[in-house]
Amino acid sequence: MEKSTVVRVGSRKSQLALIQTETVIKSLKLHHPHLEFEIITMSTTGDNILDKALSKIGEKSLFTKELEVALAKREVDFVVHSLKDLPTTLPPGMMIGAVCRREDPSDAVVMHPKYHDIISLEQLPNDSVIGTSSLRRIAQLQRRYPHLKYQSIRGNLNTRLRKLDEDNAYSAIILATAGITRLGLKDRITQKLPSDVCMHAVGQGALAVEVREDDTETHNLISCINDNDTALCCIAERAFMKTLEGGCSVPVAVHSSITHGKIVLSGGVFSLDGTECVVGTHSIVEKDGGATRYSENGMKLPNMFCGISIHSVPDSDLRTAEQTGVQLAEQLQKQGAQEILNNVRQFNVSL
Ligand code: DPM
Repeated sequence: MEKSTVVRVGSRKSQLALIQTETVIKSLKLHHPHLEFEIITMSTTGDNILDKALSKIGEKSLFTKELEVALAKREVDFVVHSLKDLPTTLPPGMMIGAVCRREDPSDAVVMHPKYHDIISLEQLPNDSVIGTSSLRRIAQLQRRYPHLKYQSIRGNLNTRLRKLDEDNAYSAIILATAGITRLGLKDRITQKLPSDVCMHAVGQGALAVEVREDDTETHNLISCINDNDTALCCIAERAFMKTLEGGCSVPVAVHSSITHGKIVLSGGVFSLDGTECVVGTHSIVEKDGGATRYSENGMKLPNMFCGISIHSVPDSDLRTAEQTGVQLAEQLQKQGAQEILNNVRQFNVSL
């Protein structure tokens, strides 16, 4: 890029979104000190509709669509998202060109200040109300803590923390550890939930940089901040979700790691009340070659795996990651995962 180029970066307006965007820009500046960046902020449907539970708005790209429109119109060069808000299929012409190193992907409990002596959900009195709009969190926590009640809470993280402290409607709320930590509010965390209590959402804790798939220049520019292990784990998680045809509003949860160079993916599908569940763990070693993609005018396009395209990892490894997710989903489908999800969807539509 030319010395004088200003790179335009799209971001949501919330404090968390801006911190995330600034973090990405800061890392990029270390590699490209001569470049200047300008942040262009916009509101999304998810930011504007605050009186409904996410699962009832019924759109998949709630927090991303408006930003993607700006990207398509070339009003911005790339967009920074929480990967977990990006659907597993991106709009045509878009791709995730880099996934940054993942923070702690767990969920965390923040207790009401009046419970300063309580350190776990288990200790809360019967019928205490837990604030979360995530069906995934509700389903898993109901299994473990049937003595508690669960109620929707919306708004950005700061709003939720204020509602917890001031409204007296909730005894505790559940938030992503990564979000609270990025806001500098780590000391509000009472308890981090281990994966045997609550597996996290697909892509949780990772930041994604979305670019136009034909914009090789920007893709090359942002590649330096990609973290290969995070990208591989997230491809496996997204392939799991995609095969199950899940979205952000179904109780699908995962946990992944790379052990001795192999991806180990755990996943689960839950009924809304948590009474039914199918969980499993999967890992594979065999690798797959795969084919080259071409655009309409014959230009070679980067290969994409659940929307993610990474230069620095051989396609065979990316494909193996994808297959890990696909195969785990197929395993769970044989054990009844699809029936559970069909019931969840029916219930959501009738609400
Ligand atoms: C998605 C979900 C939630 C967000 C559903 C889920 C949480 C909704 C809620 C797909 N996106 O997790 O099962 O709690 O009512 C969101 C957060 C972050 C990104 C906040 C959070 C920050 C963490 C990250 C909202 N999106 O989960 O507490 O970057 O991974």
